[in-house]
Amino acid sequence: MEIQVGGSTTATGGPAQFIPPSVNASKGSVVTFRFSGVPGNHSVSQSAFDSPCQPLSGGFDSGFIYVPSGLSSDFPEWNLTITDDSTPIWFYCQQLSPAPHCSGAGMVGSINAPGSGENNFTAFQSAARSSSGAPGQGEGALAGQGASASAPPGPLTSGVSGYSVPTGTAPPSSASSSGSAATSSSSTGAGTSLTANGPLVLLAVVLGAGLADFTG
Ligand SMILES: [Cu+2]
Repeated sequence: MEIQVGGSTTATGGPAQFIPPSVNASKGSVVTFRFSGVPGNHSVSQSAFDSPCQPLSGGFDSGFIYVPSGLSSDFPEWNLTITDDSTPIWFYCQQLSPAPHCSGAGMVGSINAPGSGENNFTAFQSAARSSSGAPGQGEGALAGQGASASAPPGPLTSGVSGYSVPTGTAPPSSASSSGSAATSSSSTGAGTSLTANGPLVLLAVVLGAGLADFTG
C-alpha cells in the first residue's frame, strides 16, 4: 500500500495532494508514504475528522520533508504500520507556503474512512478546504493513534532535507513485541521511552555538530 506525498507541478490536482488520498489498510499492514512530488515540501500529520488541519494530540507527524526538483529516484519514504483498523485515521499536510496546503488546497488523506455516511473522506476534505486559519504545526512524532512508524522518513540524501522530523526509534508495538510487560500499561511505556533517551541525546548532539559545521 503506497501513498504519494505531493503531486508534480503538472499533475491533475497540482502539487498539494496525496495520491491516492483515501485507502483501506488492515491491522498489521504497512502504508508507505512516498515523498515523490518534486519539487515538494510536505508533511504527513495526523488530525481528527472534526479538525482536519490541526495536529491530533498523540498523533503521528512526519515533519516537513523537502524534496528538490530534479530528483527522480531514492525518494524518501515513511512507513506507518496500522495498529487499529477499527476506526478511521485522518491526516493532513501542515505546509503553509506559498498557500496553506490543507485549508486551501485540501491536502488531506484518510485510512479506513467509511465509504458512505456523513464522516466519509469527501466530507473531510470539504471541511479542510473550508476551514479558516493556518494549518496547525506538529512537533514530529513516530507514534500515532491507530498507526505508528518505527523510524523517521528517509533517506534524507541527494538534496533532500527534513525539518521537525521525529527522531529515534519507537518502542516495539504490541503486534511485534514478544514480551507483554512493555505494552501492558502507559506507565511502563513511559519507562520504555526513557531507556531510549541515551541514543536520542546522542543523535541530537550529532545533528547539532553537523549544523555547526554547515553554518560555520
Ligand atoms: Cu503539502
